[in-house]
Amino acid sequence: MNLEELGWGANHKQNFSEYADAGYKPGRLVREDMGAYAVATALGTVTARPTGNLRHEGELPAVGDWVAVSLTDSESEARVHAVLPRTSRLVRKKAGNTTEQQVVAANVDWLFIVTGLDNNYNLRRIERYLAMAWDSGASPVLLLNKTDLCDDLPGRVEEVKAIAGAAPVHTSRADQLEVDHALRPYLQTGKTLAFVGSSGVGKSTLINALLGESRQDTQHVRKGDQHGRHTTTWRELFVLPDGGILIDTPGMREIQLWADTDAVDATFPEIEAYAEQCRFRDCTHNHEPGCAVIAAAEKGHLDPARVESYHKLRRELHNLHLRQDHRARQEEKARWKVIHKSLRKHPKYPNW
Ligand SMILES: Nc1nc2c(ncn2[C@@H]2O[C@H](COP(=O)(O)OP(=O)(O)O)[C@@H](O)[C@H]2O)c(=O)[nH]1
Ligand SMILES: [Mg+2]
Ligand SMILES: [Zn+2]
Repeated sequence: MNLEELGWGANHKQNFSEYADAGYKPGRLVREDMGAYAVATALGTVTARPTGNLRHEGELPAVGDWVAVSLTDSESEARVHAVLPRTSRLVRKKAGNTTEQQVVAANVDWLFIVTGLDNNYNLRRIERYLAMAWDSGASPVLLLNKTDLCDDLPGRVEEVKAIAGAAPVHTSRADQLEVDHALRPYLQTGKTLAFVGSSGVGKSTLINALLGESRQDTQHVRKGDQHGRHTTTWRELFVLPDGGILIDTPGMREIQLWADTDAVDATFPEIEAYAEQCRFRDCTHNHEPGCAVIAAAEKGHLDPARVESYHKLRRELHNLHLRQDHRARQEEKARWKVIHKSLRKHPKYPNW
């Protein structure tokens, strides 16, 4: 596999130089299944496991990560020695009573938040995914799928556009022509698209429509791989023959946020605009005097459902942060390249 088609660029090369000097090879993690990885390298796709050192150092690689591997003929598996700095990373809180994070995908350019226009449709869930996206450093794109099951498409599109902020809104039916039309501008050599959304919204169907016949080939793993056939419990990365990289994620029954509160602010820009005029900088917009958000809500300038959703997400993160070891979280945060607020105001989208 050609590394450029996998998204390798000048920055990666620079970040990799110390590992190249040590004899490691670069590769992109294309599949993760219970701690076993498939890594695509210039010499083909290999199965790999992290070294003990990497396992103990903390953050393990996720699908989409660029890693340094050692390829030796004497071992049946390659070893992942290091993870290169990420340009973006999609994180959620692990399910259950824990404060741990789980990296769902790394180095994503466009994050497609897929909603089914059947009973999956839920504006509040879309807001939750948008907060996750704005925290990740990837630019969100909203994709309303199953248009064939919707009798008021223009109405839905209007509702979603009203909460989308800077994210573009597209519609599709998981049929090849429609999917191609909606996604074509994003399918560019070296650019990575990840698909998230509830189970059953059509993520795998969309990806199959884009891949056509090639899905089997991209699944190919060097001899010795014992992991057999595809199931949707795996996170996987595919390279399109005409350019573009796709990451499929298994459905998330419930997404719990693992983010900074400013990701929530970015998701509700109209509330944030009023918040800037509150008397107190640390105003929580619950009861403080001189709160511009409360005043705007009372005058009917804000959608009450949005205000409620905003508070709910902020409370959820506040509680998470209270439970977390704050220092550990800050350190962890500092380990990856923080994407600045300016990206949220000026996200990178293709022109078409
Ligand atoms: N009616 C309709 N069904 C769809 C569409 N896209 C996907 N589906 C169906 O929805 C079901 C779930 O799709 P799947 O791709 O597995 O969802 P995933 O869990 O998000 O990967 C399958 O039965 C698909 O055939 C669509 O646009 N319209
Ligand atoms: Mg699936
Ligand atoms: Zn306020």
